[in-house]
Amino acid sequence: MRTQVAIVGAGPAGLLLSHLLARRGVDSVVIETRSRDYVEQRVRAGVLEHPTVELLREVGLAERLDREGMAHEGITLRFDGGDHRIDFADLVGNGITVYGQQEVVKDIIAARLAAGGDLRFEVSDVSIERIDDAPVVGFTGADGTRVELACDVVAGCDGFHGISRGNVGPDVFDREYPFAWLGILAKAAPTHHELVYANHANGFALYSMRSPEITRLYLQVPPETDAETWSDARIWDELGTRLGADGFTLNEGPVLEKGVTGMRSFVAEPMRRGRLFLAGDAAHIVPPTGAKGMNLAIADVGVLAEAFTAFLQHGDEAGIDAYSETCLRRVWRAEHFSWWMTSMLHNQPDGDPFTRRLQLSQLRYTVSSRAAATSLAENYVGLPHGAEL
Ligand code: FAS
Ligand code: PHB
Repeated sequence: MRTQVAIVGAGPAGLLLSHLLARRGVDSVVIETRSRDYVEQRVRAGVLEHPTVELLREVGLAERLDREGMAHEGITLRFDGGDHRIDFADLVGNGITVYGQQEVVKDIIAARLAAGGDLRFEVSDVSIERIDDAPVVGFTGADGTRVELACDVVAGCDGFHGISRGNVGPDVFDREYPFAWLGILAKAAPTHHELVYANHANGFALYSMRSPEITRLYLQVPPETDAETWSDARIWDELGTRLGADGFTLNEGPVLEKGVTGMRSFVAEPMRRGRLFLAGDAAHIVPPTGAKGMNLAIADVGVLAEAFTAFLQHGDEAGIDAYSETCLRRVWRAEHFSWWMTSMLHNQPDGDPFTRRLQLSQLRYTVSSRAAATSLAENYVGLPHGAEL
């Protein structure tokens, strides 16, 4: 079997890359170990940056997003017993859209299948060979047939636990944080129209949402926390404490999903070896405090689609040669912003008083200086794709 681009992984990165390439007349095959249902139900990110929304609109993937997405013009930082709104619209002239990652995945899968795209779910025994000259991706299809997929280039979009990164053998930069997030999805109508990031003596809490009926909430917990040790009642009680503020109420409701997400900063350099190119979580991980993970994956494949097209249709190698360096500039900007938001908002387990005072000073400066608030706003809303970073 042969294609131009073999894409390993059907998360946001792999699926969007397939769509972007098809629009340019470049063939691809996407292979995915999980089922279609699994990838479409997996609850993960919730915030789309402005450049992400613009890109999805530009390529015909935003019809439901524009109908069901929730446009937000700011966020609130809650600390020192008070609320401090960061007004994105005033500071940087645009905002974010709250729309679940699983909805983006559903929309792209639907578009690819409607266009006759070749998406192979529930594959197994995936291998990537000969990446230096004539790549071959091997896999066993859901029907048990062994396939050797010859291709011109391979996109490793298989996430942090995939096999692609190991084939690149990159240098890695890795930092694990001494805390995690316990997240719940609750059938409870949001009581506030924007996100609230709370820095409380007990720890960080985040109030988010998915729709007018669904609230998304997170609590800072110790890194090895077992979600099952937190009863729903205990979660609601602690959320009420950490998010408590004058005039703020929290609707409780059935918990539809509960899980613990570890916090780490991770970058693999370079994001390429020969004809194998890494994109998304296969190459980098950010702590979710800055809502960057999925947006970074989407930015990577925007660059990769252009680079692959120039190479495969015109023999122009400038884009693929610059790919890793181009993406890493944005990756490190997002790593720094995500580390900064995480450090500013989470309690350090050792309770070091010096760190606590630095944190409060940073928070107070961020909400009292227009320059500091603008810096948070432009990073959170998303720096333009193609910007010099
Ligand atoms: P993904 O991990 O989404 O997709 C990779 C795909 O490759 C998966 O479907 C996997 O099954 C498949 N795969 C793996 N190995 C394979 C193989 N050998 N062959 C074929 N397929 C293979 N980001 C935020 O911005 N906000 C959040 O709140 C947030 N919460 C998260 C919670 C969790 C539990 C996790 C794990 C991540 C979270 N993220 C969050 C980050 C997340 O949204 C990622 O940034 C985003 O999914 C990245 O997309 P991809 O790079 O496509 O990787
Ligand atoms: C979410 O809604 O899942 C979400 C929002 C903002 C974040 C992280 C997660 O920083």
